[in-house]
Amino acid sequence: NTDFGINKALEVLSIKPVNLGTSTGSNQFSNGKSIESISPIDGQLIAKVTSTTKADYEKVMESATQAFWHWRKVPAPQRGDMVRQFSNKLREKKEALGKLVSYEMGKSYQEGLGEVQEMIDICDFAVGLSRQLHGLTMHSERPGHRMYEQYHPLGVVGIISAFNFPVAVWAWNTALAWVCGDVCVWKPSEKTPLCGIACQNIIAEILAENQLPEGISNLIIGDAKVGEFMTKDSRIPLISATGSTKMGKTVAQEVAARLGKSLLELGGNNAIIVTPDADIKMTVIGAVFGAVGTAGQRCTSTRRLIIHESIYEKVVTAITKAYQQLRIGNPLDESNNVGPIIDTDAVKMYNKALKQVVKEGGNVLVEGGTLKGSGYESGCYVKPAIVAVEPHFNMVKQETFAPILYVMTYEGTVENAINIQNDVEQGLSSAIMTNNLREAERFLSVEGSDCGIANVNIGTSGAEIGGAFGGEKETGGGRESGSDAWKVYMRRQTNTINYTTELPLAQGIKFDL
Ligand code: UN1
Repeated sequence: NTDFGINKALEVLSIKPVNLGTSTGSNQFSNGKSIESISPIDGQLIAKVTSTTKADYEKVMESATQAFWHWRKVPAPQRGDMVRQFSNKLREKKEALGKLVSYEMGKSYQEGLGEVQEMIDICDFAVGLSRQLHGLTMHSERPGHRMYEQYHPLGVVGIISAFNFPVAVWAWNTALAWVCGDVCVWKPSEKTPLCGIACQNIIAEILAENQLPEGISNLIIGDAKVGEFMTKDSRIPLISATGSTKMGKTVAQEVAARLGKSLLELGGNNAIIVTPDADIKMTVIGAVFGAVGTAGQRCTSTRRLIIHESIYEKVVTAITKAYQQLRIGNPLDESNNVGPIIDTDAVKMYNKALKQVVKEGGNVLVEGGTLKGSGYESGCYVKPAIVAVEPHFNMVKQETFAPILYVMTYEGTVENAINIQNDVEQGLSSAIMTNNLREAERFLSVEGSDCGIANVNIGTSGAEIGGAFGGEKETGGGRESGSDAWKVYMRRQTNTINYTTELPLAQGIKFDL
């Protein structure tokens, strides 16, 4: 079977490879412009979908708003039960959805499955959370008064997600938002619309089975212009956006102009510091998976290795050797390690970055380039490259969403490595490989990594859903997923109740009438 089970997967997910429309629940609209979903694996057109028009969007918002009036009153644990049913359905359709993720986006089937597993994990987290949306109680300074705070549902949450995690990032947001009593409007990347439709089909089924309004989950499709319907819409109190820093800056300004809230998860420039006390074997696994996993297209992908000069040769030799073993090809074939990147525009960006860094003085250790010939017809397969650089090069300070790993040395103590690591605009993920307690603790201290994620003896990618996920500086400052990230999806209210017959004023103010 040469289709690797794709047609079967599409059938399980109720995706017909014909014109598909924007949908709110099961409604389909069809007067927008057509977007083609093309697989980077084989360059084949999978299906055409219809972009959401402003008129469609208005219908979606009407449906979402109506659904919110209902959903906010459903007790949180019952909302959790809906999410539990959703995650059961995801378990049933894990293989099919993992396959579609792989086929439409190009990551390996294993990573596609991993992404669906992240969805299941966040649903489980959300189900527990649905009984733990706790506020605090405080002691009032006034006699006979009680003070507490509570969290209420926020409203319609807008989700803008990227192609690289076409289903998991939506789930991180929507599973939490749903238990918090919100309804969601999702715009997936226009490069992976079918993943969006597949997810919407699954949740629509659960909502129908429970006689819940279909507007609890809504899908709109299109490019930045369609995203702008949401960012400028004051009916949407929170926009959660994942993608490039450039996109995030536009979204942040549009949302801020109407004083809405935004949750931003943007670019990273993630480094692993390798100290003289590092376990080299672990370093190689962490660095190679970090750099070439998802073909270097995770926001947590390892982009820089900052290696102590005393072990530089040894580490670089081991890593380049590992690169020689990499098999590049169809990611649905489980014997391959690296699949294609998303499209030929991304290939152009990758080649440009390599050219540029060489111009700046970079020394290519593992040659890059686009692969041609049988199996590579889509034009999206590139060779993971390694370039020896100076930390201050322009290209090294930018995020290139492709498998290019920059290696550089540091001298002296770990402080020097930390300085190099922090000296970029981005602040998502970071790691140190060391068995030296002092170095590890220094890296995690206030003088250490300035990133939202700082790891010891594991790589930069592959965060678990239980922790808050996000980063500082140009990464945008938002936190999604675990820990108390749920709080951003709710509105906080402070309540003071006076159960006496007096009305004493706060701060002891006298106001005699
Ligand atoms: C992303 O690339 O946008 O930590 C998210 C990781 C994954 C999520 C990445 N759990 O690599």
